[in-house]
Amino acid sequence: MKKILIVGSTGQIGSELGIKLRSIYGVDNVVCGYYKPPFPENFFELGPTVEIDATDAQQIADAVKTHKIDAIYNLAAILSATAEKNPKLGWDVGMNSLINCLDVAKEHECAVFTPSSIGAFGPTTPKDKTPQDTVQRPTTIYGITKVTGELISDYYFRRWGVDTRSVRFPGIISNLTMPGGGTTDYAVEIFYNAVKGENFVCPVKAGTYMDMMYMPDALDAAVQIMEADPSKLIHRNSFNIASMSFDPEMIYQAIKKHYPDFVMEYDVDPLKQAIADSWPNSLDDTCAREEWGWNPKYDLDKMTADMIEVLKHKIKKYG
Ligand code: AKB
Repeated sequence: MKKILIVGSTGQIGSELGIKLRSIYGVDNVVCGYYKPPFPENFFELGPTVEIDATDAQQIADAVKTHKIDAIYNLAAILSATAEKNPKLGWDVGMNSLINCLDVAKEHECAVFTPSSIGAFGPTTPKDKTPQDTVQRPTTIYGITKVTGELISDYYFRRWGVDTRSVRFPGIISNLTMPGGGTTDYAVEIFYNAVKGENFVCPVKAGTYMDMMYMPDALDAAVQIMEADPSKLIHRNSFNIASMSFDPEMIYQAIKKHYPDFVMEYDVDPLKQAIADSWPNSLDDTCAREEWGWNPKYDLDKMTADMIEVLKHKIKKYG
């Protein structure tokens, strides 16, 4: 059975990926690396954990040796809007954690998954149905770390055979752990306001299209790419994946079908708007479909219904 280390397991993706991987590979075979509080409820009771500062290679190496790890999911990153306010931090966390994971993986023969993002594209990239292989000249520090991450991961594969694989995540919509500091966060926050009966103030303007994805599909992508038959992979770092693209008006209308009195207003955040404007409207995910069978399950309406159902219970229980 695979032994997996998740670096950055307490964030938006990590907190759900840990649950998913433990359900597939067994609780004791998935070690959740944590750095700083807050931790999800019962974090230390749910399975093996290890404290790891991802910018310290020795700590990653120690965890890999101690737990006999053979696959690392490296989720340490500072999201786009926060990174733009502190570019050095964005670079240090994004790149040092990746280089450390790659070096440890090279030495201990581990596979490595590191998410890339729609942020790896920039204003000169074709905007609609962005191809798999195309111009990548991002203008954000987050995007620069993501493109560099894709290139260095391919380099470690070509040069030393490290089994690196990755997908370009869109904005991820989830209901367990809030995202923090991303440009696409509004598409999560809007649901909490709707379910609580509060108005929502949207930080990006109508007509701003971005690719988005419901967490269950994002988790499937992270598992499937790592399980894919390597002989079928023409690409590695990183695959376009897509399931829905919408602008604020479309998600607002989808939520209004459930809450007809819900009100959304706009107060545009210039930083988030500029970042969103530099990203694609929608990605072409043909290569992921062809090379490893990517096939998402949720569209906007199906996700909206599920998000609302889950949040109704969560908000009733925890407020
Ligand atoms: C962000 O908005 O920074 C992230 C992303 C799209 O990578 N959610």
